Amino acid sequence: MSFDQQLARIAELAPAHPQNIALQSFDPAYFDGLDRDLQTRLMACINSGVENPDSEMGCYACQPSDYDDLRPFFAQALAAYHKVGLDARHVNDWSLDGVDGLPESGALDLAALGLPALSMRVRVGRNLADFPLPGAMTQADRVALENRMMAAFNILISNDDYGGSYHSLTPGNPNEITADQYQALVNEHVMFKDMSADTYLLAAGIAGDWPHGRGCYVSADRSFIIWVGEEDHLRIMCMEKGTVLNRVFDRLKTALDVVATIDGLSFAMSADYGVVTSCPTNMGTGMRASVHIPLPGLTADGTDAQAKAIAKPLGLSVRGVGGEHTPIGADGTVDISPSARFCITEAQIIAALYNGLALLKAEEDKLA
Ligand code: ADP
Ligand code: DAR
Repeated sequence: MSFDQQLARIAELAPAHPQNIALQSFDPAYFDGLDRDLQTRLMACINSGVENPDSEMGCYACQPSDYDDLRPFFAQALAAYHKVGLDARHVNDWSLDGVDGLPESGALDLAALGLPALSMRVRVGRNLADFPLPGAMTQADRVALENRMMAAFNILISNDDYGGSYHSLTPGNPNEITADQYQALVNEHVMFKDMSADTYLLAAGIAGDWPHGRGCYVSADRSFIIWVGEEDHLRIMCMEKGTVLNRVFDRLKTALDVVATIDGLSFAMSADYGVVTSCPTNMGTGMRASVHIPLPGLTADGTDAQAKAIAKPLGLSVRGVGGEHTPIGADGTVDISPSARFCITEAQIIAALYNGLALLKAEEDKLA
């Protein structure tokens, strides 16, 4: 499709899809002023939102420098989604010191809220600075990135705190797993879903060459996981069942510090926007902190509609038990996480999860 045809399609779609931030942030006059290379890059970034007009964000960066090189567009998109100013600047900070609304002890203990042990997970997206982002990678790029990570995993394997094994989806990889082994890891919430089934990721190029260059590292105790080749080059996460959120939060920070020191792993960062991620929804921290919590009252009709209506004003997102775009559990279990990722610190996110759960539980208890 020529640029003129794409411009005509965007002009036709935008009025009918006001929720699609990419379509609303696209300025034809700005586009016309760009050189051919930047015009091509911008069209690549918004292709997912053009192909999927029902998108909410509708765009993904394809190069680590896209947020800076196409700033007028991405500043608009980030401002619209994260409800911040066009001149917003992000600061990263994992320290809970000075964060408002925390218990005096500093322990974010769900038991103090009257909640039982829940499955807790904190994940961050990271991208290696010397590769294109997943949307613009060739198959060779994807396999080269996986091979670099496999060398890094050899270092983690020898670390008592993170020792484990790498499971590859790449045909012919020495660590290649079978389809049944893959499905078992997905069911265990350790491995990510089949990306080629996601129309948004397919249109963004992020699901390209599936399943080449994809896999996951998991520690022997299943509490430390690194995805390779999903929506970002890496998704680094800690997960365990318990009540003290600090455990997964602090362990992830420690793990990140270990991973960041491994040769060849330099993460893409923006001076103004913090951690660079494929999707603008994850920019800044790349962090999603979640718990799986049964809400039988707020899901009494078998859907997440009421839970979402209550959670949204509390700054919380609701996902299904299989993650994004999946249904809630049969017992009403849902995935709850703070919506904010950008212009909020990592410490404020985990605190927002804790305080948000207190408010959400109060709403659920009214229906008990
Ligand atoms: P992401 O969290 O990386 O944005 P998803 O929302 O799709 O991606 O979740 C990815 C996987 O992680 C899914 O299998 C989901 O069930 C699992 N998951 C997310 N949060 C938790 C949690 N608190 N406990 C257990 N599994 C979780
Ligand atoms: N369907 C995409 C999802 C954006 C947020 N989720 C991510 N990045 N996994 C949209 O633009 O709505």
